[in-house]
Amino acid sequence: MEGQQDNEVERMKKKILYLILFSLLIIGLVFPRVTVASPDDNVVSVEPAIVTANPGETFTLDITITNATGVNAWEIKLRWSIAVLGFSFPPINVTEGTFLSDVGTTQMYVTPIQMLETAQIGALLTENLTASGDGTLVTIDFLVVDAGNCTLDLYDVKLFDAAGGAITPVAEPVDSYFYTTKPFASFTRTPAAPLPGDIVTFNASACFDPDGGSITAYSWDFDDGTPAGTGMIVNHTYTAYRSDPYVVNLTVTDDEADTWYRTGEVLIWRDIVMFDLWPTDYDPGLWEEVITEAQAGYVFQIIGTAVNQGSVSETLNVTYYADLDTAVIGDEITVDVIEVTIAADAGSGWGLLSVWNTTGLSKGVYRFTAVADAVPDEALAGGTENNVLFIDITILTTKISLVPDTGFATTTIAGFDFEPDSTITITWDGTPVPTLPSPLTSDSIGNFTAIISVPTQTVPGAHTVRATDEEGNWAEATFTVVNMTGPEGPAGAAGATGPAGATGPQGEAGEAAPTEYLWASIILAIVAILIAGYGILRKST
Ligand SMILES: [Ca+2]
Ligand SMILES: [Ca+2]
Ligand SMILES: [Ca+2]
Repeated sequence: MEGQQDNEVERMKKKILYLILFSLLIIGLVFPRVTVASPDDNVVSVEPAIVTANPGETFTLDITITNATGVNAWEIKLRWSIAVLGFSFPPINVTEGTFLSDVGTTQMYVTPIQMLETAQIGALLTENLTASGDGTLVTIDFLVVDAGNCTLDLYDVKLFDAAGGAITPVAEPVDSYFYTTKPFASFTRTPAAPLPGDIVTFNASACFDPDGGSITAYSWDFDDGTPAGTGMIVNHTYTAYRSDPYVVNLTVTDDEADTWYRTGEVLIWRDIVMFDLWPTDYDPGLWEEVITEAQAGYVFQIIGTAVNQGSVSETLNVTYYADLDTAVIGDEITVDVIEVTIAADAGSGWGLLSVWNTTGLSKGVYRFTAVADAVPDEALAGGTENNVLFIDITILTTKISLVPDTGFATTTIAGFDFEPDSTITITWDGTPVPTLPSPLTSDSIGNFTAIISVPTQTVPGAHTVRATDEEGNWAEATFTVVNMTGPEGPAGAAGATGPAGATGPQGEAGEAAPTEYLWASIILAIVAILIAGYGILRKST
């Protein structure tokens, strides 16, 4: 029975709740919410509400406040089209108005937020004062940089009282609207990267007259000596490559005979340039170093860079080859042929990475060359002389061996393929060391044998031995010094105390010690005496 009564009560509660919710809905429908500024509402506005000026001219806007009460600080954001009114500060000058500064000392801040085409501006009274009523918050000077129109959108308006609390209500801020009387000019073109002979279509259908008028004429200068074109959409064919872009100028005229213009560049050009050739170590950590000399067997990392200075994306082969005798044609060693695609006005990035393994090469100076294949018409346009780049790399076949190559006393160096009858210098970690025999000279076929003492017997690990002849040919080998001392053993037992020695001569007087050190020494001495005394007592018992 009790359960049923409870259910009855629940049902009644729900009915009443639904009734209330329904009533609220009806009230909401019959009395739609209308935002009407009450006499207490403050209103922040951009003034004037409509403003017009033309490119190159300046104009001034005020951000004003009305019906304010107890304002200590304010902040606003203003957004506009930076394509029409620019963005830099200056020429957009921001001057604080007198609303707060009539009351006391103020600080103003202006934060340009270019990504949002917004300026965030604020000011505050530095003392615990407030301003009320009507006034100007800030005055902003704009420079018109292009024909067009835009809203000057005031948003994120904040007012604060002297305690830092937000002041409510802040009514919806009132925006301003800007337009030029000169017509807005603009055009697109296809294709993006035309070649000589291609039909290029220019389309100016986005032009309009911001003051509500109409466009009455389009005039096109194609910058190639041909007569001006007319019409909203025109086709044009360029016949020649040109390293400087063609500068297309569209001038539009409106129904008031006002004109404005737009320029755009059309580059018609093909040129691949072999820009850089960088032989370096295979270890990425050493890529900063260009290496032009190595022993045969060394593996070079080759980093080439080609640049597309033309207007069309190009796909081409780059060939790397090494040539020991440039006077002989046909003996070149092809190292790599790499196909690479390079966008217009871009570089090859890591696309021309390769390796050059010099194992088995005979000694000499190799001309290492990168050749970028010419792209179509490149000889007519950018030319192909700049498609080739080389660097001379010396390959050495000199060798040394060390017997033994580990130890700590001496080693015998055998050298091969050095310059015949040449004085040989031996270095150990870069420092010249004595040799036996001395002086050391290679024989008639460039070989030699010498004994050296290990100069770093107490420095275990790898050390570099290098032999160099008078011509600069060199070879290196590694000698590993073995640590003969072995690991440190456990500490031995303390020895017996020896007999007291004779008193030594008195030393020279030292500098006076700071008092605290002196006291520390005395205390340490006393402690030492006490310990010694304790030891003697223990022994005697
Ligand atoms: Ca107009
Ligand atoms: Ca050759
Ligand atoms: Ca070229």
